[in-house]
Amino acid sequence: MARRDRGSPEGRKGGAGVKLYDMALAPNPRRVRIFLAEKGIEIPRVEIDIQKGENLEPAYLAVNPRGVVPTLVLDNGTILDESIAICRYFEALQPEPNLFGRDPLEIARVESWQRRIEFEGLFNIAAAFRNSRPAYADRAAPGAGPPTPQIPELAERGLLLARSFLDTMEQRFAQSPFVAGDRYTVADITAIVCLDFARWVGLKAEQAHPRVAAWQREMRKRPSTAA
Ligand SMILES: N[C@@H](CCC(=O)N[C@@H](CS)C(=O)NCC(=O)O)C(=O)O
Repeated sequence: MARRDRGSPEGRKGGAGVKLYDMALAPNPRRVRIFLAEKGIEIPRVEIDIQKGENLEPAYLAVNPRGVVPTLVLDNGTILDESIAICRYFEALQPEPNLFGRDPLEIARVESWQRRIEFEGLFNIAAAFRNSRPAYADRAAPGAGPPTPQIPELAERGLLLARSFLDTMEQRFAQSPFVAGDRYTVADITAIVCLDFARWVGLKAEQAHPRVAAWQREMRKRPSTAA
């Protein structure tokens, strides 16, 4: 499969309008889609099929040498290829509705949960998923890095830690109606994407985690969750 050296995304020129490289089924691009839906922002999208390896084809590596999605291409050709960086960019361009926190404490709380959900949730679920699915043989790490063999023990460990993450969220929803406090923020976006992704490795909240399940039902009432 064609691979290229990783390179800096900054300052790549020649784009023709803002565009989001996306994949409907993948968790990280979904975070950006939900965020944009909450802001009421629409931008053209290009679907990249990761399972078929389209993200590693020369055409996509010319857009983003890292070979990951989402990638936002700006008018001047600059690319942004981290979900939360893309969200922060749009938050700065269009501050309302606020999704990253309004006061110092709320901003810190959103950031803290955001990071915990990524490190304790998404990372472990991804490890369980990518180290166990035949489609990702030799692609246990995402993107255009060196071939990475699957390690079944990492799938097992990922599952164990992801289960523990569900317990953490169950405790959190005993204290707070939303992830970072009393209102919806980007931390809820990362959490709903993460908890839906957990289903891919067989972890469902319905029985042992009733508060998580109730919060998920609330999230599904928001039209953005379908994005
Ligand atoms: N930290 C990045 C992660 C991006 C990422 O890993 N995206 C996955 C899809 S969810 C991907 O591009 N995978 C490419 C692959 O599987 O080769 C972000 O938050 O945007």
